[in-house]
Amino acid sequence: MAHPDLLGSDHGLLLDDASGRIRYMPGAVAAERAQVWFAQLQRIEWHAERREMYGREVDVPRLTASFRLDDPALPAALREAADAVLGLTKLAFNSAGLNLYRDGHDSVAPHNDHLDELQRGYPIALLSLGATRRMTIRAKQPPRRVLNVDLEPGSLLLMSWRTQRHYDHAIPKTRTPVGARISVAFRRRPQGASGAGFYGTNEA
Ligand SMILES: O=C(O)CCC(=O)C(=O)O
Repeated sequence: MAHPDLLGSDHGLLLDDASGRIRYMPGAVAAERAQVWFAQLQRIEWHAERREMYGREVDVPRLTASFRLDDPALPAALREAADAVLGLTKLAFNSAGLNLYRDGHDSVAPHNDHLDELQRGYPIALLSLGATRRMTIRAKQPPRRVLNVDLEPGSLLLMSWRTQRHYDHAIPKTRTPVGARISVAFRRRPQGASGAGFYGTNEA
């Protein structure tokens, strides 16, 4: 196993205090494996969503897909990725939310996960595939500490449950030419949580 002490050590810790814990693990998955998953997941059925914002319907600037991990029709690449993340974290996630950022115009606005749609105490594990994109993590309270993390293919970012209370995270648009990226967000949903209505009000 690449990181047997993944959750127990201070390896890759970007934040570890009363506001939560954030851990970045570049190379959690070998580059060739990440590339194969990326190629396979590009071919799943992706959804273009529209969302109401400030009284107008707008395109969500990325494509999305979501799966329960017990879905018998789970794409093979996602099954393998879920098993790898389980091996690394020893955490029994039960859902995967996928984002496909086609290029630098695609983004996700600052938001936090709704805590009632996450099993208390479970982190979110974000697996990155494809192009590297920067994530900005910003504290909600002054002095509004900011963490910028360049999420490389094959990396895993773990954000603890508590961080969702204290920080927003975003993938900003970029003018730098950049290829496609897929993120897979593994979460543990509480029983009965739909996974819909997932974002804060500023999401697009
Ligand atoms: O693409 C990412 O890494 C972030 C995705 C995200 O913030 C989300 O799915 O809530």
